[in-house]
Parts: sequence; structure tokens; C-alpha cells
Amino acid sequence: MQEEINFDGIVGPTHNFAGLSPGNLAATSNAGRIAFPRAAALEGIAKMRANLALGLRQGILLPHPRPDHRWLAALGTAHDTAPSHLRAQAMSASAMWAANAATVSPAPDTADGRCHLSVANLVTLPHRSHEWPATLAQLRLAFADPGFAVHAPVPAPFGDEGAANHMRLCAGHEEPGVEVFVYGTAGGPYPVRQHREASAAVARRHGLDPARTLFAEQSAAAIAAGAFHNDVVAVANERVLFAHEQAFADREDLHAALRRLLPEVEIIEVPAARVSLADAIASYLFNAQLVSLPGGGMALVLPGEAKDNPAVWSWLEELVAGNGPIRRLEVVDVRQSMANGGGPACLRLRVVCDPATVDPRFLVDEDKLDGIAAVIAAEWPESIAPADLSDPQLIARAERARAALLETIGTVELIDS
Ligand code: SUG
Repeated sequence: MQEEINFDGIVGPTHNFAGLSPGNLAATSNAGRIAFPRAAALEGIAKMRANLALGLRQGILLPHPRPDHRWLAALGTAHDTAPSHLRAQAMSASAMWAANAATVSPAPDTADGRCHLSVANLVTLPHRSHEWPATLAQLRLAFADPGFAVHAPVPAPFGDEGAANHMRLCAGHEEPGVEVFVYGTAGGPYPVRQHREASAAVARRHGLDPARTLFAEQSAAAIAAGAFHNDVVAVANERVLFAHEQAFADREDLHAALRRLLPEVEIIEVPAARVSLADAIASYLFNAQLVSLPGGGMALVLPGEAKDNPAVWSWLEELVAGNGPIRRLEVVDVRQSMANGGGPACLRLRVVCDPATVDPRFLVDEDKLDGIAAVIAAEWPESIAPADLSDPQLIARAERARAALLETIGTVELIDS
């Protein structure tokens, strides 16, 4: 039985605002602010609880070792002597944004009938480029069942940022889907983070049917406006595509291909005249989780910032009052993550699979979340200012905090990876 499971990245104890992501307007504008790792991680737990309350399956991915001593050593330095930019990059808690961990092709789409996961190389930005070894170790543990194939990243220089630039549309999770890979070619002053060459490699490695695989270019206007990943301007679930009018370079071409391959597709497009790209990006309207509810119909799990934006909220209220597939709006508070450009959808990696084949240590219910929340409340630093990133006491505390979490989850074998 194929089901969607959302694996949320637990916000790590070194969450901070270092302004490391050019083109991510929230992250750059909040650079230098004091961060609140404990509150951030508890916001993430509350979001998972909200999803459980909707009747959805929930999984977790764990924080990576930070500082990343191995990466610093490979660069010929160490935390106490590293230049400040390398120190900040080695301390980043960016692995929380699990939508960038990997690209997932569920079993019904692949030639060998296995669910394939390709770990993203994240080569474009230094602080994210060293996430992949720890992600690979975790995914190999969580998805060790022979029903999965976990691939190492596509080699550099082809930038790959994972599921954030990938959408799967299907009549139902059991049916073969249409997989859409969204890549960038130009974004004005900002780096293009997803390269077509990387997406094509992932599609080949996953054994996707070329006739049911689409490559769509992200519009340069969207990247220039701050949509550094496709999931900031579009989201898909089952037969529904929910996107901004200016998300894609050639929207008509994409719509026509989707209608040809999946006649039941429903495309819900938000016109720029109602919600500008700037409002869509500031509110993270599209960085919602679009989920199928067990009782039928779909819900959007949105950040509080979407409710605070009058143009966005009035459009959404009209949407759910209509007769379409999206019937419910669920608002969650993930403000600490949002301030670094990570909304509800960034925080999760969707895997469609048989839940019985997943290592149960990576699945959660309310009781397990209570245990995780207790570790966070006791061990996570309350606040981190930029100067704290070089404080040995903070580092010792963050390393202890992560070790306590791994102990609670029963994954101490991940301590060094
Ligand atoms: O890669 N922010 C992340 C946000 C990722 C959001 N993910 C998705 N859209 N799926 C990024 O830009 C900020 C870290 C800092 O500046 O310290 C950061 O990495």
C-alpha cells in the first residue's frame, strides 16, 4: 500500500541567521539577527503535531553534526582557527530543510519497481554543499529495505537541490505518475541552484519512463524575485498543480504536456494580478504542504505569514469557498525557519511508499514527539547571536544536545555522520 509520509527535518541546535544564501531574500535580510534554536525546533514539532492531527503519517530526519569538523579538516582548518565565513558555513543548521535532502521517485514510476531516492549535492552554496554525506548516511538507514534504492549525489558541477525542484502528479499514489523536474537557467544577480543536467541524471538513475518525465524551466522572473527553489512558487499533490502564473518560463507548454499525460490534472493558477510574485514570495503561499486528507479532499498547510498578507489570504478564502479540490486551510507557525527562507514545505521530504518498509525509528506519533520535545526543551540553546558561533561553550552544548536526541531516537550510530 503506497502512502505519503512527510519526513520533517528537526531544527538543529545551531540554528542561526548568518545570511548565507544569496537570492533567498528572507535569509539575507535577517542576517545578523539573534536566532532562537529551541523555539525554532519546537515550532517544527508543533507543525508535525498539526499534520498528525489531520490524520497524516509523519516521519523525521535528524540534525547533522555541527560544526562539521570533517568538512573543516578537509579544508585544512578547524573550528577555532577557521576564517569566520567557513566557521559560519560549518555551523549552519540548514539540513532542517528536508525538501532539499533528496529527490524521490516512488515505486510505481520506476523501471525496477523500487522507490528511488537521490541525495542532493547542494553544490551551489558552500554551507549546504557539505550536507550530503550525513543525509546519505541517514537515508541509507531509514530506507534500508530492498524496496528502496538510495543513490549518492549527482557529481559536481551540476547543481541539484532535491525535491524542492521536483513535482509528481498522479491519479492516485498507487498509479504511475508524471514527474516534473524544474530547473533554472538565469536569475539575474542570483545563482541558479538547480541545473537541468542534474535533473536529467536523477531521472535516468531512477529509471523513469522518458515519456512520462517533464523538464520545465523556472522563469527567470521568479528566481530574480527571490524564488530560489521551485517550491517557493509551485506545489503539486496527486492530480493537483497549484502554482503562480509566473512560476514557469513556458506555462502553456507545461500545462499542455500535463493535460496530455494526465487528463484528470487540475491546474490551479494564481494570477499575478491578484497576488504579485513579491507577495507570493514574502508570504510563502506556495511553500505550503498540499496534502490529501484521509476523509477526502485536500488541505493546504500554510505558514502564518500567508494569513498575515491580505492579498494572499483573500485569494485563499475564495479558493476554499469554491468547488475545487482544496477544501481546508491549516495555518502553522514556523517563523524561525521562515526567517531563513524555509516554509512548511521546505521542512519536509515527501516519500510515497509502504510505511511498513521504513525503519520505524524515523516515524513518529504523538508520544514520540513528546519525548523529542522534552530533549529539545532541556538541551537546545535558547538563543544564538552571530558572535556565539565561535564560542566553544555553545559548540559543546550543541554537540551534547544532538547526542541526547540521537540517544532518544535510538540512532547513536549516526553520531559522526
Ligand atoms: O537553501 N536557507 C535555505 C532555505 C531552504 C528552503 N528550502 C526550500 N525552498 N525547499 C536555503 O537558502 C539560510 C541559512 C543562513 O543564511 O544562515 C538557508 O540556507
